[in-house]
Amino acid sequence: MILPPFTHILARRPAETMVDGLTTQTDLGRPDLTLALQQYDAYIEALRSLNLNVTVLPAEARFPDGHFVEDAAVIFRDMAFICRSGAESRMKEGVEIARHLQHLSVVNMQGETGLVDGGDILFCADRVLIGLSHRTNREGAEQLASALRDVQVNLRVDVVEFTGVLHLKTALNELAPGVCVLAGGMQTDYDLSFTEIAQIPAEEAYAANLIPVNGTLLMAAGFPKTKELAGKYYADDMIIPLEMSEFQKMDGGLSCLSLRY
Ligand code: CIR
Repeated sequence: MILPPFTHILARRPAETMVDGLTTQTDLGRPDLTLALQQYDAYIEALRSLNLNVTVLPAEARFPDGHFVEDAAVIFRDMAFICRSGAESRMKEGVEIARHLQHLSVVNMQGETGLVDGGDILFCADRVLIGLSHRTNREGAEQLASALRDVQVNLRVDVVEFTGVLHLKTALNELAPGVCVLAGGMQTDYDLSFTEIAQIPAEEAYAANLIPVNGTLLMAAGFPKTKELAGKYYADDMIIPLEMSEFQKMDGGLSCLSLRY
């Protein structure tokens, strides 16, 4: 594990404009704002129950996807790398989130062509994976890799080509030390043999976006096979299932809703 235990959470409350955010989930319908906010409050409450220093920024109506703060920055130890998203409507979110990360050593994306979404960055086992997606390009990946290596010389940072899902972490996440979950919708030639892989069944693909937080697992509710799988690595009282239906409608998962550091 290359990340120290988390002490801080930074999140942003969804704005009324969240229903106008980006999505590929055209079959699921538009989110219900009231229900989304209830689900959001439960998510924040779960993180607060873990005794972390939780900051929830006010809603920012200018950014319909602005509550998916994970995409706007990548934090490693005392460094906050401020992203420039590959989605036009989200490019300025990083500038806004940077104002709240000034206690860290802030590295701003330089140049006009480097693009990164934090949802493509996975810290797991001994390495950092940077997925190349429609949101993260090679130039952005190289900039981030170099910033990470400035924090830790010899850090293993691999650029991962993949297709089939929005972000790398839509389909691939660390479940427990030495074990990653993988949903079938993603195709990659990257050699995943460094980790045990627990395959998520196709009908539960959404549940692959789960987050371990200091020994507790937050996962989406309503995915019994994934819950059973998680039960091999976590005691029942260390798993917190959370209703996420309204965020699923907007391609958002558990990881996107917070920065954990
Ligand atoms: C978007 O398309 O950018 C948002 N509607 C969803 C972002 C999800 N972020 C993530 O998985 N890290």
